[in-house]
Amino acid sequence: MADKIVDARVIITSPGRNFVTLKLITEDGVSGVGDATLNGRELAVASYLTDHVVPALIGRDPARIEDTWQYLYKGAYWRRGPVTMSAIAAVDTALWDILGKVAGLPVYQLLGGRSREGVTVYGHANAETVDGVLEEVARYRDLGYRAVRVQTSVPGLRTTYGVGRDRMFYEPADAAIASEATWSTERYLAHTPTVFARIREEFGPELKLLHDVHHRLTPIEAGRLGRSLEPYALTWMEDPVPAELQEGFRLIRQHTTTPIAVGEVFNTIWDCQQLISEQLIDYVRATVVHAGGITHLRRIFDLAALYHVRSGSHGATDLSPVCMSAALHLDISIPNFGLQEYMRHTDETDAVFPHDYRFENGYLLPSEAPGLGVDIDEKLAATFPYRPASLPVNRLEDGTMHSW
Ligand code: EZ4
Ligand code: CO
Repeated sequence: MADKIVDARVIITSPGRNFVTLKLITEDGVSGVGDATLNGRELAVASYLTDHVVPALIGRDPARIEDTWQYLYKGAYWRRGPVTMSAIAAVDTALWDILGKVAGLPVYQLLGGRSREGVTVYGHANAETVDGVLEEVARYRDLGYRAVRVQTSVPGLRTTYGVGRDRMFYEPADAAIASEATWSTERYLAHTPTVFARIREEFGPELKLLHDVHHRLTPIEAGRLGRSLEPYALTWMEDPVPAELQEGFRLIRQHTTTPIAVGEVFNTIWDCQQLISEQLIDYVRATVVHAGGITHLRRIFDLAALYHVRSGSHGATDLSPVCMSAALHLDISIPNFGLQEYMRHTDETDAVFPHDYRFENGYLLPSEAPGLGVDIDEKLAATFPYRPASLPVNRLEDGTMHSW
């Protein structure tokens, strides 16, 4: 006899930052959780779930994961987009969690089992100055990290993406109405290679170094940055340009061998189909929560595998421990894993989302518990009410709006 979904709760909580979580309960009393957090637009996804998805889930067989995915994707008629795809992701993730619990197996076993011993992660070394960032890189190396993302302030700019007030818990979403940052491509292109020159000199060739451009350049500017970074052998240059124009990456490829990673804002395979099939990127960084859940992200990674493109999953603090747990089950099982971003959550967040994935010697190890191995403490979650918070906007020095 097939089991049935009998209850679905959309839980909004803010233990330091906002998270939206879907919890599904079956008639047999099995529960599953899925992350539905969309930074700065949380309530839109919560409404999509509560008003449009939950009513259709009640009574469905939780084991029909693919069919439910297709039902929510094709059945919406209005396809894709971050709100729809985050809502679908939450349902899909919760269903995999339920299936694992029913089977008595961690989700990675259902995905084909381990392809590696651990998930290599990269941490974030951020500081205003080059001397400061050298200290941060050393700290991550001493913690056992094999890969480090490096961001510094750009001289002459008041604030810079990636450099926060708190070293360990960088969080860009702040004011209820977006704060404003200023950008100068000229200052940035002049400064960035000098930072990596110092870091390579200090740390030698082995440490993997990454850098996030955060969608701020044009293709030819990105080509120039990539070329100027070639002597420092980066593992990747992330989001060099806004990726709406997939063919724009051809121009970057003509000018540099610095590897390219893209994808944290992607929602579906259609956002990266050309990037992957023309081998215009090296790492696809889509996520479980924003790209339609475990089912769809695995489809993206499978396509990528055909073209020698590896995974590089986004793992910022606005992706909850539920998303991180799900990502680790995928990361450990797929053949073409590359790297997983790992920004530590605050103690409050970890308490609201009890989990047992753990960091060891530069690796994250997924849970061995049946399902995803993560839950939400609903009582504790209720003590952290939602607080409006937006991501910043960005302007050039003359006031022109620019990509943040
Ligand atoms: O700005 O997750 O690689 N990481 C990033 C993040 C994103 C935030 C947006 O919500 O680019 O810091
Ligand atoms: Co990024």
